[in-house]
Amino acid sequence: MRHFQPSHRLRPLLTISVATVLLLALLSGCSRQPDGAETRFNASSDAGAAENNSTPSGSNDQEQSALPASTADDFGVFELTSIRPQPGNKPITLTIQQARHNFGDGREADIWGYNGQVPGPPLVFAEGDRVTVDVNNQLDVGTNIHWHGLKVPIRQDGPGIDMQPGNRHEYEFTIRQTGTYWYHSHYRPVEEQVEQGLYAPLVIKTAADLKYDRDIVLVLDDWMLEERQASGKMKIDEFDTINGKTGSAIPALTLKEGELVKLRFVNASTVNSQKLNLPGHTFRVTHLDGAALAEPFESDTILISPGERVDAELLGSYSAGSFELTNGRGRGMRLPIIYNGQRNEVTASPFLAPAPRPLLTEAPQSPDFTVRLNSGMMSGNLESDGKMNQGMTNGGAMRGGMMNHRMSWLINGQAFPDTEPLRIETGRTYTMRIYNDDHHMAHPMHLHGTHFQVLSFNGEAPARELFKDTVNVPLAEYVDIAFRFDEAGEWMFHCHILNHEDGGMMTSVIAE
Ligand SMILES: [Cu+2]
Repeated sequence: MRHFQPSHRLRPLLTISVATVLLLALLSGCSRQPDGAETRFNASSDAGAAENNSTPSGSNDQEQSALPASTADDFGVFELTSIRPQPGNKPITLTIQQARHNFGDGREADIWGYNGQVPGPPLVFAEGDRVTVDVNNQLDVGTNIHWHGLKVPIRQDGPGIDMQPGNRHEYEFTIRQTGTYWYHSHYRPVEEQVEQGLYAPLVIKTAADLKYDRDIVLVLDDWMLEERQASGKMKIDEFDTINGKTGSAIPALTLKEGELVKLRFVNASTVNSQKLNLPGHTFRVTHLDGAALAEPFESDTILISPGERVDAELLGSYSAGSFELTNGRGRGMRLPIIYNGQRNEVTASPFLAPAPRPLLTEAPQSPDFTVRLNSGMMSGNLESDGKMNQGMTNGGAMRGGMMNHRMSWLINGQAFPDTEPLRIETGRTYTMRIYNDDHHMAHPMHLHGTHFQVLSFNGEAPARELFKDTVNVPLAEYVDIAFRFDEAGEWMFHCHILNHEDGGMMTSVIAE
């Protein structure tokens, strides 16, 4: 059933999907040369940054910068340890451009990247920052940026913005949260844009975060490159990445016994969930989707669906030896942990769990809204407007293939933009039951502009208070959530398996 769970991203620039052809046809005549890609920030660090940054310094020249030191060559290292953001005005410039990217282990491809990098530069803020982001689109297709998980005014949220080739756009918002987030394209077809590399981490650090010995972002992804060989055959190369690097190109994390590390996982894959573990260690999970947990918990694994984030503490538990954090798939997602001595004292966790803050204390008998997720074979004319107009739920279906038949992904029997929006008032709490009636797979559902509370998984209360912006709805189960918007606007609600979103599994919450 590969067509229902495309195991990995189709990222060949050599192979062009039907959607891309249509998009390119629409945009032909607007082409623009990418300018190559040497934009860098603070290109002062070296590849040893992961080894020698273990002592946070009280002051440094990055204090005013929202961007960590990095160079294109050492981009596997997303170390935030020494960044001490102060609230203030943060002007950022991003150029969206095509560039050549080196994944390591002999793999290279043309990507689309923020500042020509994949992932794009980590943006690091403090709560209260007034952020302006001047974005310059140097691609030859339209794009935009969505600030995933951030509570921003609706006009800054992204999906409604259309930056045509050569255009600039200035985003402006105030940071009102803390935690681990990310930014990515929300320009349809979104799958295409994110798979080409238009994603990056965004972190809002707290005073407590500064007390970890190390603070590291790990952006997870998977790639599929196609290459035509001399024989004419296509060679398919699938591999997994951390921070845009694979296999031996992923820099090792050197640790001491007693050191406490904060790991911020971001799953940027458009398709795949990850289950990571590190033999000989247990993680302590402190945040999910940027939201601090009232009850942190211990876990041997990090489970993360597309779009989700997990923050976990890792305590250095050995004074010598080496270990590997992996997803067990043998495709290059492996972070070596190398022990090198002992810290004088064990670092205590600086994490301060917030008081419980429930929107509701139990799942509703009859929710305000019921949403049913499903898939079906749609027929229609692809060339008219890219959306199908007839549905056949759970037909035996093939994705792609014939021009006038393809999978559609449905909410209450409709594909976006024909889905019915959920209409609400600001300042009031609503409940929604999300049924996964699909016959094929789980769907990680993302609501823009707020954290919602998960009230039940299939009627069972979650093990602890749970605020999320993306929740995985398992096959043939349901999830109850409570949500409230304080800000008016039309907020998108969609599956974060992005070909499902592009195929119609999206609606909106209209808050008035
Ligand atoms: Cu889905």
